[in-house]
Amino acid sequence: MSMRALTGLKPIPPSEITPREVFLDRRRFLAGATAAAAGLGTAAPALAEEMAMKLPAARNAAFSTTDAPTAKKIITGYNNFYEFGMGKSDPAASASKMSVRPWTIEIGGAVEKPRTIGIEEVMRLPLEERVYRFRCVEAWSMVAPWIGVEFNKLAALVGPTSKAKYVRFTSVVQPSVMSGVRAEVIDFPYVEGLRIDEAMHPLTILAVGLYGETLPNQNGAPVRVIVPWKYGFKSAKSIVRIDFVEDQPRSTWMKLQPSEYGFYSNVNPAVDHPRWSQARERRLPDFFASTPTLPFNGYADQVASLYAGMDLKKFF
Ligand SMILES: Nc1nc2c(c(=O)[nH]1)N[C@H]1C(S)=C(S)[C@@H](COP(=O)(O)O)O[C@H]1N2
Ligand SMILES: [Mo]
Repeated sequence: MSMRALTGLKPIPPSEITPREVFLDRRRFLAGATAAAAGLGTAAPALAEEMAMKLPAARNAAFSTTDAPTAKKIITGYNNFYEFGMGKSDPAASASKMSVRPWTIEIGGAVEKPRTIGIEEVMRLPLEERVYRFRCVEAWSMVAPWIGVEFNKLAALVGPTSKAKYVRFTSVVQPSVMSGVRAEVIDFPYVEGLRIDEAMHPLTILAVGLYGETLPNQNGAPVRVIVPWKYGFKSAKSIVRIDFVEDQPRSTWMKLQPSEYGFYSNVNPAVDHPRWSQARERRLPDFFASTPTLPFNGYADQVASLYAGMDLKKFF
């Protein structure tokens, strides 16, 4: 299948999103109710997503944009999660089948204390709410109130050594519930990478929640990366492995199409993607791309210094 077929998807007008998502929500609810009635108990996968748990966390205003948050229905109904298919509504329709408990992250590579950490322990780290701008390379954008912990707090638990120049993130693979994995178009597991200083930057978080609740599966439950000054694909979902490494990781998108997706992928209105202009963005639920895109997605004051002296047209 060509890359165009893969990612050249037409945006869905927002007028079509809402009714469909309401429909999907009702269908999920019914699936859960049926499973419960059949006495399948909490082990029934269809129930997992109904059981979103409250996750209160104080907002860190200093790290939050004052842009209006995008409606929850849109953030949880218009997704990219290719393991579940390539359509924007595929993840909301089928990610509830993903098993998110028990869940552990293997942390290894160039660290003093390699270890496995359970999701419960991650959730006991100091969580806070961060309202971040989030922009996909396909030119849609949103504003999401994530709940998470700075990645550097997790890194402190394992102690990266001087050989740790990059961090590689690996997403989960559950072929029996992931039609996109079974299709074998993309080589899964999904892999992403950051330079160590990017990963350790206080803006980089591991998100475990959204809108005051645990993370919905379609947004990368139970834990995903969020790097707000980079295109959305750098923010790997449903993480099961983190490696501190000496060499620059080759990400899933770099392997698939190196001319289109570079390692850095900083949001940059001056460097267009071959298929999507990056000058403006379609702030969901807007229909037109009328919002100007800002360098580093508006986080230039905090992160531009990380790239001092680098030609960002070359290192796109
Ligand atoms: N494992 C995994 N992580 C992923 C993706 C994916 O397909 N698989 N898509 C990426 C892309 S392209 C984007 S834009 C964001 C979308 O995040 P959202 O659905 O929470 O908005 O997730 C990123 N992380
Ligand atoms: Mo994306």
